[in-house]
Amino acid sequence: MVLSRRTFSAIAGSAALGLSLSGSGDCAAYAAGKAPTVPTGPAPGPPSADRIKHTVGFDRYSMLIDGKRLVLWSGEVHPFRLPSPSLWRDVLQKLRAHGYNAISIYVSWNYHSPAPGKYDFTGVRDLDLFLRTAAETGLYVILRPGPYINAEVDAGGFPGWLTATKGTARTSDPTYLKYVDEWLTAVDKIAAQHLYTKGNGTIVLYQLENEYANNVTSSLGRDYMAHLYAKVRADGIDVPLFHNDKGRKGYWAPGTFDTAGEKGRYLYAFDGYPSPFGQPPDWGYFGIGGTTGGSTASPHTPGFIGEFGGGWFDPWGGVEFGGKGYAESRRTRDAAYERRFYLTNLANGIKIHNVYMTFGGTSWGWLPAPIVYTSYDYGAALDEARQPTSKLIPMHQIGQLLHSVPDLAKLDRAAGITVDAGIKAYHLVNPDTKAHFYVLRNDTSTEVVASVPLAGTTVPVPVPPLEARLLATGIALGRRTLRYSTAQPMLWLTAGRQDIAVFTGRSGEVTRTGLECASAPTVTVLEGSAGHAYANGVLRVDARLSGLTRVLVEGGGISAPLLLLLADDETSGRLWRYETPSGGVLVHGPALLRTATLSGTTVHLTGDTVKAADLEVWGPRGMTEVVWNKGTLKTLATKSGSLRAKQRLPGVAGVQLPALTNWRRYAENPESAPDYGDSGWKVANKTSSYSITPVPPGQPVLFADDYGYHYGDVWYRGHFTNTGGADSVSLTYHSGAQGLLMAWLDGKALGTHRMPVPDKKTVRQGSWAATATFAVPGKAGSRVLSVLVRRMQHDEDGAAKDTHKVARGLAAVTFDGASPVVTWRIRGEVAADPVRGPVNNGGLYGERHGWHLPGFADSGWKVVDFPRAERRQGVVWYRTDFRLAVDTAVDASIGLTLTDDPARAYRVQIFLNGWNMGQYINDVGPQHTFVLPNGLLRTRGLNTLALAVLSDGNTPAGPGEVKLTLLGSAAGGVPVTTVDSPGPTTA
Ligand code: IPT
Repeated sequence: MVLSRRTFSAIAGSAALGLSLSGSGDCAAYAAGKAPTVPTGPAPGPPSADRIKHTVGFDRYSMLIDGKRLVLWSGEVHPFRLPSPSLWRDVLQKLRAHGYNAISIYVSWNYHSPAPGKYDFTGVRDLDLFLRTAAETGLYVILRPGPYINAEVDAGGFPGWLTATKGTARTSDPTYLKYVDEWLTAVDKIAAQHLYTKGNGTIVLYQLENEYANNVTSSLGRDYMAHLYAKVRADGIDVPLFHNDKGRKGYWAPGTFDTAGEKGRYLYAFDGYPSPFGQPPDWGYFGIGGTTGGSTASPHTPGFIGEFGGGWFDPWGGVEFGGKGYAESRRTRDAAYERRFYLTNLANGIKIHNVYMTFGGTSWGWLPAPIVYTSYDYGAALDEARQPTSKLIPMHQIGQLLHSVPDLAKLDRAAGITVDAGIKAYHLVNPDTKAHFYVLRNDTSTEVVASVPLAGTTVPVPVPPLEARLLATGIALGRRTLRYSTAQPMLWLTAGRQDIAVFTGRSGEVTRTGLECASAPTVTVLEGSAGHAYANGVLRVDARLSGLTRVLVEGGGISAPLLLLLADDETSGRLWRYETPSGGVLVHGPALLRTATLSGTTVHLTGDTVKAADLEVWGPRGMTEVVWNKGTLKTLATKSGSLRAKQRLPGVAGVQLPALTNWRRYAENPESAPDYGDSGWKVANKTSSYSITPVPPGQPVLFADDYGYHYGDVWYRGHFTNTGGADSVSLTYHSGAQGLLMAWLDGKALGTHRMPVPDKKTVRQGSWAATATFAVPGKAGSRVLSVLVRRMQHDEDGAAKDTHKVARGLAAVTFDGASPVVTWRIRGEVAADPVRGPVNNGGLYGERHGWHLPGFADSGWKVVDFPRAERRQGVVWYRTDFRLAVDTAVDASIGLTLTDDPARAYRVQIFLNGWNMGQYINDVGPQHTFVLPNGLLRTRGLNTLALAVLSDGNTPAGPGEVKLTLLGSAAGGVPVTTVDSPGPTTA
């Protein structure tokens, strides 16, 4: 049987389990090494939950959506790192506007599961709402629910409770698989409601596990992966599945484990985080640079990078970036890095490209793995405060190009070309359309003006130092054909009777563009300056890039005019293309275009301005009125064929932020007092543990997880009778990086021990165990040793060695010179807050009693002024209220900034309206500003801040200065719904 293209896609996208495509049709063709026959055609339009069944397949070139080729241009975003559901739409619209057609998301098991059997997808954890928002925004979704995710989150996404269970995680261990199935059942139930195949959502790919490099050939691993595969299919997930290979070694490529014979429905992907200081690696489909890796391990699936570095994370102390934090991550992986590395990826045949991270967000509460601090900004293209950065511009240019020029979805290598020394050149061709593409990369620190043979003409192409560009010949620009251009094509569309084509480059660059014309056309330079000449069937246009140069080309053998727009980078970042059912719309001017809809003769636009901006719109014929953010604009028709607003759109109005005053103070840690009533606490008397940390001989298990305490601070009280002779006590504890331990004997402070600030070598050390030794002042009779351990979080388990099960909390207590029998009691967090979830709270007294919550009765607390300078070992709380009145038409992104003398040793847990916004460590840093997401933050109303300060008593402790900071603002934004922030329950 020979399957037609249609039948093949239908089968490839069908939900049937165990379906084998081998030996028939196209699949057989490419299995035998022949080229597939899917021709190059227009890319599919933006997806939505359109209630239509779609096919999601692929061949060796690209994904095939309803049989149409698609390059997935994706950005990684984590819903759990933005705990305000209405802002999801803001982030997704910003990505969609900037040319991304897909997002990739992890779902973090620990975020949704406070206890075995309990799964919560409500409120800030509403995955269904997130997926609906993605579909409404027109983005495809790559879903990555683990079960293990890594991701710099606590235990790599494993729930706290899983750390205290039997068996070995990330293997075929039956206990582990039982819990995995529980999780997958819960998450797949929602995912199955959002599959593009079913038309109920836009999920097109689904990842199994994450960078699993263990047990690749043993049944522990193979049965595990096969189990995940079968489980996900049994849960009704019918889109192609894949795994992201960590080392690009070919692990878990198709055929390496049991996929129930489903050839053609499982892909190979790999991850890459190359150094930004080296040469971009030749990884991918063409198999350059190694015989075992990349898609050479999987020749029948498209080149697929599951994660490619779009920044990097920063450990405590700012270890990665010399204390400079994420600004430095963004500087070292800037727009030029993106062009050099991502264009190289495309040149190597990568057709599914996901940048990790594109919006990093915040590891709020106890989410961060011990290796990172609260901010997960990552130096990403969209910053933690949702502000677009210059890194969005190359992504926008390339994303729009991939949409406009479908030829890029099917590329073969073409004859190598050699250009000037210092330039690495890649040459590719689309076998159907014969469009040629060139990626020129300069890895040196001097500019090269390369002489490049393009379509029979040798043209000078400037390639600045550490830069790259993509050039094309033979692509369609609407009804005309591009002969060549030294500028990078960005997009084309048909608007009204004319075609519009946009080319881009660095400001000041000299460009040359050749358009095929059967006869001499009429050329009018409408804006900027450009030279032009016609000879031998080619119109040549020369222009230096500066703002927007407009050249109108009419006639020349084709009746439809072409408006050629040459835009420098900054200008290209204010050109927005939007598809509507009536045709394409191109908007020039504002800082962001969120949506465009046409009704009758009116185009309705929504978007943002920051500065005052011109607004110009090209759209389908008959469009005569323009509405911007619900206001009708007076417009005039331009010679460019657009409608231009007569008046500029206003910029954003100023935002007033109040000073934070009227702080109220209350000191806690009654637990350190000898007579504190701990009879309700659990007795720590277990004798065995599933932790991979050995239980010290002769001691009870003191690991907090074994007693059901998984996050934040944990208290211990040890009761013993002094038998005399003890000089000192040694307390061994495990905390993760930046943990600490404080001890009191009979209410008197013994001292504080802190984990050292890591350096680049020690930061990944793992267990962060230490022993604190304190002198024990002698005294006869009953004694109480009180210990507070600030656990940071559980280790990740990136190497699949069960390291998330390294103990947390106290491990061993020994007295030097005596061996009293100690009865231990332990107290950690109360049951998870049903609204704020399991990672919001640890076990501080104030947290157990609602001191962090709005509405807590603090009128009896003492009013104090900041800065503070108190010497005290223990915990002190401060609370204040503040009121905001931000204009509803303004999207203000607001942070809380803490600063003080860096010699002062103290740390602060920050609660906004009861939500744990993260941890500030004054003498470690580097983070000083904490993003307060709107929704949690009431931008029109009353807010409560609570600060829990831990200090060791060796230095004066703050807070010093604490203030609100404006991190960015725009006129526009999305409607924001207040996130439920309940106060204390009155029992
Ligand atoms: C890769 C992980 O898959 C991802 O979860 C995240 O941890 C990322 O790294 C770093 O931010 S692991 C790879 C770098 C070895």
